[in-house]
Amino acid sequence: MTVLTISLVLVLLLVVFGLLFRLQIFTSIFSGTFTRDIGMSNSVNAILMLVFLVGGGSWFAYSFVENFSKMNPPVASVHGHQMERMFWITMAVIGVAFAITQTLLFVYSYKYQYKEGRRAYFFAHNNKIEVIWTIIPAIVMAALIFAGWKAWTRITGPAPKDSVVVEVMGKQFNWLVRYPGRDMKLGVVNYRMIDAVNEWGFDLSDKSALDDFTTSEVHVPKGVPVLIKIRSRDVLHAVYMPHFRVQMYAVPGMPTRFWFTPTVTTDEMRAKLGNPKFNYELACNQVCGGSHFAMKATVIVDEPDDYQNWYAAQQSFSQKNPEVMAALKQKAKTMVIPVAAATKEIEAAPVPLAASY
Ligand SMILES: [Cu+2]
Repeated sequence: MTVLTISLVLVLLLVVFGLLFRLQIFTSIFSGTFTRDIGMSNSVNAILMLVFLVGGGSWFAYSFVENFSKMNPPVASVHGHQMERMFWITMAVIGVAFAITQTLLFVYSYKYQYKEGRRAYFFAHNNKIEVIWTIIPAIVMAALIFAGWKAWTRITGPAPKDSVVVEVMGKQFNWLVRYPGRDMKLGVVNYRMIDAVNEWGFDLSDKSALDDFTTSEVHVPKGVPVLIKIRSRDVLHAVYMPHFRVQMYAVPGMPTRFWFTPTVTTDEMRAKLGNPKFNYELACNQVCGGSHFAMKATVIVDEPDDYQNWYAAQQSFSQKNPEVMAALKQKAKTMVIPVAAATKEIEAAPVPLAASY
């Protein structure tokens, strides 16, 4: 309490001194004895403005060039090129506007520094200038937004009918990946069935779920549209595949999607970059908890034939985990599960490259 009282007294004393000081300035202004001491500080600040403009601008230019390849990985999808074009047009327009306005800001701060006897020119209003600096940015912004809206509508529109379907589910802290299997239909998953083995919560009483298979890597064929269906099991995540210029939120309780067509296989990209260890990545781009930084999966772009072979060689979740099936049977003795019939049908089916939906 004593400390609080002393602090309060000190603060109040400071306020009183401040007010007295201001009062003294006011009285000197009104009595006509007030003189402002400008000194060196004004011109020093004016020069620092120029130093900041040149120094800051050079540092920005250097770091931009130095990190350009890290910020801008090579494009490996069809829509990625359209997106790049849009991005760089927008960057050029706002970059030029930014450079002009910032240069003027700092140069004028220098040029119009305090000078004895100089008075500011009073400029109230000019309709012509108002119209020019309203209409031109409005037209430019409208054009950019319209072009962006058109591109975005095209990119996020419905996936082509012959798309390959992959579903990814974000969870703290990795991506679960599953494919629809030979029937090309993703089976039902139910969060109530999730456990240590059945991470997806496959409901194996659904015929379409029987041939679904899970993988740790995402495989996609080159030149074929790929539809990524996206879920989250816990918190907000985001599917981010920088080389394909793909980003979409993974939202708990609200499936999202994104489709794209890869154009460069992993092998081709390795050769192009001269890096035999290169891999495309599917990273999480939404801070989702302690190990967010490590939440990523590898994406392999195969030639269509290789993709088909890989697809055909995969074992379904139900085949790999017979105990899940057995437990389900045990749980629902009364439930009729047409396992045998379904498995036969699946084996007889060809391995189409594309999904039927
Ligand atoms: Cu995440």
